Amino acid sequence: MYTIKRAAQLTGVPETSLRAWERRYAVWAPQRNESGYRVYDQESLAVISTMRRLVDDGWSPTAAADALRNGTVPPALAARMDEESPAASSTTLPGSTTYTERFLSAAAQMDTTGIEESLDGGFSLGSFEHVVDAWLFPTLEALGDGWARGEIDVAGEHTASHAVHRRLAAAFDAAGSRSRGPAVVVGLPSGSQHDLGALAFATAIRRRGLHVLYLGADVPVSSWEAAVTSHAARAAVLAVVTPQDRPAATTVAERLAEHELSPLVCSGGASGASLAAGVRDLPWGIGEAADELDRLTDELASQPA
Ligand code: B12
Repeated sequence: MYTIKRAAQLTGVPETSLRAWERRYAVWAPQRNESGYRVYDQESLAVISTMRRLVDDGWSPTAAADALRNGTVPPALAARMDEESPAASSTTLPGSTTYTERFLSAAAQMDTTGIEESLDGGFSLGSFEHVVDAWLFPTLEALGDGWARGEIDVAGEHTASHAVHRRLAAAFDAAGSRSRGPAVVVGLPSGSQHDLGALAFATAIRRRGLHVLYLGADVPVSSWEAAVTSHAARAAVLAVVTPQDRPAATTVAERLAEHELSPLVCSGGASGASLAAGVRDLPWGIGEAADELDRLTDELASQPA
């Protein structure tokens, strides 16, 4: 079962739209957990994804809901969550629970050796992208929950997230700078500090041979413009992690849309969906998002500058 936040992430439908569609069309009905919060099963996620596909394809939500109720969805547009959902496809990595528990208890005790050892274990479980999506980020989510419940002190949370930052930065450097074509600028808008997802994404696209200018956290809008200008960037990727980051991210997207170089503007991260007109949403997972940007920049490269 998935929370509404996770359901929104997995289906690409923002939480507000999920609630509105439920109220208006009642095509699926989430269950409630003991605390009364909405929870979604795999079947509901498939229905929501199909509705999103239909709407993306130009159907009105009313027509999409009717087609779902009447079973008249064109097969090509019906979503199959077993193929689409990262939660379903990224099976739990063997051994991952042990490393997660180790990481969390080491963070609670501010035990740097334990944190490093658990990261060694976690990163040994698979490819960079798979580990990040299937182990590291779910583990960081658990770290945030532990902090929010008061089980892990801010000092432990900072110690642990800094250790993760160092790992990701090392992976970014190790990916080398084999540049292919024009630059892609990656960063966060002004006021946003959560840059681990952006750094992992920048690493993943660097691993695919793209030329990356990584700006990191808290970048003012004028500096986004300066970065695009100085590198003649063809694409800019904004990481938007919390709802509070959206206004500043929207401002960056709008300003870049007016930039003389007309870079492709994309957004990713838990609060990045449907940021502004013309902004491309990247998929949820770091690996899939990197593949998508790779494809989009290939398309751009085949067009005249
Ligand atoms: C580490 C951390 C910090 C660190 C950040 C260090 C750093 N360099 O990033 C520090 C200590 C600085 C921090 C600060 C704060 N934090 Co904080 N933080 C976290 C924590 C534990 C992990 C964040 C993280 O990196 N998660 C991993 C992400 C990347 O995983 P994900 O969201 O599942 O992302 C998936 C996809 O979206 C994709 N993805 C992610 N990013 C990107 C980017 C691109 C481009 C693409 C394509 C894909 C992509 O990858 C993942 C799939 O594998 C989270 C807990 C959590 N639930 O995430 C809290 C959390 C995000 N923080 C929170 C809060 C409240 C804060 C503070 C306000 C605390 C405070 N009072 O100061 C400040 C805000 C700072 C700011 N102005 O931005 C809340 C946010 C609540 C909300 N509003 O939604 C959380 C959820 C904790 C909680 N449970 O309450 N935080």
